[in-house]
Amino acid sequence: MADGEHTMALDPTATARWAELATRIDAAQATVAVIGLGYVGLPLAMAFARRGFSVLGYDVSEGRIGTLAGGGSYILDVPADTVAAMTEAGRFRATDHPAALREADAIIICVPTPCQRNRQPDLSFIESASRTIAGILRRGQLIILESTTYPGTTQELMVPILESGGLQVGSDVQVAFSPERIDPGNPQFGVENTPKVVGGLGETAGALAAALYGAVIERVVRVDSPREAEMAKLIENTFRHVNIALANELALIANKMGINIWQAIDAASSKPFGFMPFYPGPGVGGHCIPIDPHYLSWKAREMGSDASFIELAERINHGMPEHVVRMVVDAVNETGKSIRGAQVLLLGLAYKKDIDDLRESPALPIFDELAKHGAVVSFSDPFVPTYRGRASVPLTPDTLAAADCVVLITDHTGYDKALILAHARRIVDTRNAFKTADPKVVRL
Ligand code: SAJ
Repeated sequence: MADGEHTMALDPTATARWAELATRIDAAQATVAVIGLGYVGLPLAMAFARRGFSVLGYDVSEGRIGTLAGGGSYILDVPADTVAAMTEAGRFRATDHPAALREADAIIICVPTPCQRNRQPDLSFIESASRTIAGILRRGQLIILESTTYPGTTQELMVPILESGGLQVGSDVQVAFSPERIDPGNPQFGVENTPKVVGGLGETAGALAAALYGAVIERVVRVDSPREAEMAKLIENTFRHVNIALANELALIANKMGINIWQAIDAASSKPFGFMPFYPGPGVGGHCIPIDPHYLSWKAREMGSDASFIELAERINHGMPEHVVRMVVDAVNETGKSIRGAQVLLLGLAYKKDIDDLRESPALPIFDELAKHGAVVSFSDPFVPTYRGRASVPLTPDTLAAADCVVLITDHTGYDKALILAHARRIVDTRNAFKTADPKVVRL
């Protein structure tokens, strides 16, 4: 099936049931359920509701359901009045009752896939969602997994749970995988204009899932099976992870050579083909980039493959917070003080600029490590009002001058760089936010 086509090319042997579902999808009359109403599920639910589908949002959090039922929103990219309008129009309903899922023609799973403390993949949320569905599953339903996971999860983990009640995947119900590509806070790309990869377990499943997403998303990219779709997502994020690790290693090398790595990377970016810039940083945060490659390397090892390149990238990125701590200790020492008792002000706790997300943020191990060295650590982040009971410090000439060292970890757009440069005594800049030769600025 060519990319972008939304008409159904159903397998000719498909039963009337699937042809009928295809017709209802094409007419936007199918009922779509989304399990997991977080930063992936809620925007997706709203996209289907806006397109005219009847959408059932399911989440285990009563708090979330309560907020949504009251026409509110807890996701930055989903305005409350969109939730209210879709609810008013009778196109969206939030529930935490699994029985309601029985009425859905299509159920899309958007639950977290974190890593456990020992960095093993944690598929407990997928398992639990699959069991919830198995409890209400009926003939004629299309089940799609979106959560980022290692190749094989759909077929090896989800399908057996779905079939545990006696229904057959591929005939009674259809199954597909389609990775989420939501980029929170991205002003340019949202659900509708980010191409969607779809891999069905069989042609009918693939065609139905492609038609469903094709009703709301401009471009659908079909692959042969869930495995290629699961792998595509891991390739996307592992690509970023290893290239960020390369930028970090180049920064450490450049540092020793007295080279301005930022300038060198920008100069390399002038090459109009065959290059894509990545930049060094204090480490890699978020719930995608540090986690997804780990799912791939874990599965590769399980299958007896070598994933040393991916693991090396993890080690390099994982080691950046420690490198930043060493830079701070050195910067404070150069003022003739010891890190013990020194006042250190961190600028930015969020894992990337202009968002409030702390997940896997490198700022957190930097905070802890400096405190372990005896520093008196405070932070200022306009997106993070409190952290572990401590309040974000307002940036004023006094609070800046009071710090023995200011560490720019997250380059939030709103920081007043001139104020910081004027009043901070020493700055460790991990993002090249202060493009200045001022000797008080030490750059990664
Ligand atoms: N980072 C660097 N150097 C870089 C780029 C990023 O150190 O050159 C750091 C960031 O500071 C952050 C971490 O890596 O701590 C991850 O940054 P990211 O820009 O990859 O942002 P994420 O984690 O929000 O990644 C998401 C991903 N989206 C999905 O998985 C659907 C990723 O695939 C997107 O490419 C990325 O957003 C994006 O481009 O914004």
